[in-house]
Amino acid sequence: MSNVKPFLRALRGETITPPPCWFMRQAGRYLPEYREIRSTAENFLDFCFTPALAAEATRQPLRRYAFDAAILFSDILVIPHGLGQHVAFKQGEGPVLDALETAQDIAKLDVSMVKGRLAPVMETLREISSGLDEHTALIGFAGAPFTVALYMIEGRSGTEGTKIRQWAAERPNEFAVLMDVLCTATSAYLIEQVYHGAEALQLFDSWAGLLPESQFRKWVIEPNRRIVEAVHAVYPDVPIIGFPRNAGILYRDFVRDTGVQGVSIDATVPLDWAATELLPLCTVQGNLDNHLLLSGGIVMENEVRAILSALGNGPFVFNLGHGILPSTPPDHVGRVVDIIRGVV
Ligand code: 1CP
Repeated sequence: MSNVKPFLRALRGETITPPPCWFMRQAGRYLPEYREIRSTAENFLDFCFTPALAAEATRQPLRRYAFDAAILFSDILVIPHGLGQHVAFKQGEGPVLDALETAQDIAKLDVSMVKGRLAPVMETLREISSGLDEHTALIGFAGAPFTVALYMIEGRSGTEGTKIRQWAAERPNEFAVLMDVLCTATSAYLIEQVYHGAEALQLFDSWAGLLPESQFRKWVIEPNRRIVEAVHAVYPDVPIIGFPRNAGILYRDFVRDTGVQGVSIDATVPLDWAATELLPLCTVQGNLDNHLLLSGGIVMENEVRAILSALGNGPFVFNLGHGILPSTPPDHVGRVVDIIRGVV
């Protein structure tokens, strides 16, 4: 049954017209109904770990836009929490973690705790999966090791990644231990997500573009490859989408060397380059600029049409280059979906 869903067919290499679509951060603060349920929990992690609330947040955007895929409502930072690191989300500030500073801090991370601490996420997946219609696919996700490690080492968002880049370059053997821990925990977590109903997976490597080629191969391509291999050893048919954001022309080697079935591209990737270099290798997902979505109007509409004409004749999934910004008018999202589906 599941392989008739258009999103899954696209990830298996079929060209679907009109292309399936979903948007990164399709659930979240730009929706008034999200802000309403979000206010019922004080702390964001509590919200993520309450299956009824997380399942409802997942479903909200589907009611408005009938997207072709639902994405589990959770966060990439549940993995550091699962490993025993202290993670909090401060209002207006984003995530705050007790930053790792030494090899001893890495040694304290406990992979054996992850399964128990993240059990509520599995309940959420079960709940979403049991209520989904036969057209809509369910995406599970995790952060890729480098991006998760960035928050674990920097302790917060909005940095240039100076600490993580120094640690990776100056003490690579210690850093490799952290990457091993994250590969192991993330692979097990994703396998568990598939067991509980996820039909496709996305690995978010949002900060991959900070690295020069040599470091990108070591800390982005290799860990993503290991996770794809581990998940496919258990579930060979589950499609995996990689998202090494801002990777430039390294997107091509990322796809070749990791074994992903799909690649999500950021808004800076030229459309003709993506069509000639990436479409022959795998399904491409992207790449409307989230700021153009915020602005709306004719500039946004022309961009949507350009993306459709450049990539719509290959295996393609329409998405953004990065997540929906909180101040985006919901009408703009509706307008894009109507254009994709040929309603306007
Ligand atoms: O109070 C709130 O509502 C908090 C805002 C929020 C939301 C809605 C955060 C905090 N996380 C989320 C949900 C979320 N995060 C999803 C849900 C599903 C969906 O897409 O609808 C997903 C997939 C993520 C993934 C995520 N979290 C990423 C990777 C994708 C990306 O945007 O690059 C990253 C980097 C995070 C970290 C994170 N979580 C939240 C914040 C404010 C941040 C920091 C972002 C930054 O450093 O810029």
